[in-house]
Amino acid sequence: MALLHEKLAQQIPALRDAVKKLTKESGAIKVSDVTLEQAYGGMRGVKSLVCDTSEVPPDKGLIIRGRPVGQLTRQLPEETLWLLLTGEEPSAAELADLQADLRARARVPDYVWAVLGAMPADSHPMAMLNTAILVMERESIFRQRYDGGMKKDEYWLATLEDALTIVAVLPEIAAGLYRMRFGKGSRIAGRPELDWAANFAAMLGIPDPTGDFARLMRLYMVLHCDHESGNVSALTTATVNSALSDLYYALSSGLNGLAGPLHGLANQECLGWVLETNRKFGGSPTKEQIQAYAQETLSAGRVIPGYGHAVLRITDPRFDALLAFGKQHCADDPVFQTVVHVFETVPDILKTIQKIKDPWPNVDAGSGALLYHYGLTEFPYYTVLFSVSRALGVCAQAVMARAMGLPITRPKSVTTRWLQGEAAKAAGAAM
Ligand code: NMX
Ligand code: MLT
Repeated sequence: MALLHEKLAQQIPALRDAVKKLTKESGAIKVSDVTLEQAYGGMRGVKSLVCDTSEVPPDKGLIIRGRPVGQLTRQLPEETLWLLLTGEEPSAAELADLQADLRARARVPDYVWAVLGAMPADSHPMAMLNTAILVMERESIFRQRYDGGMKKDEYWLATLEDALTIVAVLPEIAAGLYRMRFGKGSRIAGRPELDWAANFAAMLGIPDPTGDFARLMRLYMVLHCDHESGNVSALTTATVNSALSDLYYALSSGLNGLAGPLHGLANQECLGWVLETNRKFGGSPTKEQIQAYAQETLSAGRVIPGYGHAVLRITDPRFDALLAFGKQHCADDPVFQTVVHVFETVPDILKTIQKIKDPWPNVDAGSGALLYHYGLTEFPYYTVLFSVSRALGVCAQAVMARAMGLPITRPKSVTTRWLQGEAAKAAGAAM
């Protein structure tokens, strides 16, 4: 048994006992109230999910298993995966064992390439990625074992099998579809001597004489991996997986949510917006020009991509980490400079709009400019990178959910007529 399996097999019985005890002894404790406004408002702020892999306090940002994300910027994504799953940093032996396990699983079946090759040449890279994950469903160990009568307390183990295979193959799939979709030539074979993110960078084929692009990929993969469980990609993955649809079904569903412009696709939109300002003003724009373009965007009824957040009320620490990387590696790049100028300008504009609760940049505001700097200029591809990273977190969440034996997700809905009745009753009681 691989060391990660062993570690989880040791930890999970205690976790199950703790959850059982908590629900038995304190099951009636109230954790949230729901207002009518929240029912119509995307359930914003309703505490109704359990997620142990990470948390996002509005005034602090992402904390993975107790470690603020700003302290994890030097980790390898494999270390972060171990941390997400176990709550501990891996030892050198544990890390090497996980890396060897991932390498052994990194084989993409030929039928995946055949399906991708049959898609229209102008398919969105996110549609290609999610199609690839979905067709690989036939590899699911969870489904095979479930069909064979697997016991409920082994669900986590079969989910972990699927999770590790998915994490292992995603860089190959994502790099292969990049080369196919953007006419970059044939696929580049993986280099097993490299770590997971550096190997991904190598398979993309972006020239990287300094190794800085590989460094960026490691950082990017750590920063985007998890953001508690209420965001669209995590919530969707968890909901689909709660029906015991295996992780191939669940992850492709969740990542379809990440493909929305209000969620992960904002990174594509954000770079598009930054480049458009540079194009419009013939170079890196002044703050006044950015102000004017921001006002024009808002007056057209569009959002400023990369700004605002459903939970955060500060500059996203993931943006801070990307900004620090850019200042260190490409401070003179005009696209990066525009990102900095937008950051110095846009929050003050958004602060003047009362309905906007968070005027600060989120993770998507800075990532595109860095990728662009290193020559990854095809910005419809950017959400694929977000997806490869996000798979680490949502797959870890699924393993934990099956370990805890969480049931099928099924909240209750009400009708507008029912809410009107409740509102009338409340008004009557107040008179
Ligand atoms: N530009 C213009 N308007 C905005 C922005 C923005 N950046 N952010 C929020 N608003 C508007 C929002 O559209 C809403 O308007 P309306 O009531 O007319 O529908 C109003 O302000 C209130 O929104 P909030 O309560 O502040 O934000 P909410 O929780 O509903 O949405 C986002 C959060 C992230 C969807 C929203 O801030 C947004 O659309 N931002 C731009 C897109 C983006 O960067 N998304 C990426 C999020 C991070 N990620 O990777 O997933
Ligand atoms: C995320 O990383 O999922 C985004 O910041 C969106 C969110 O948390 O709602």
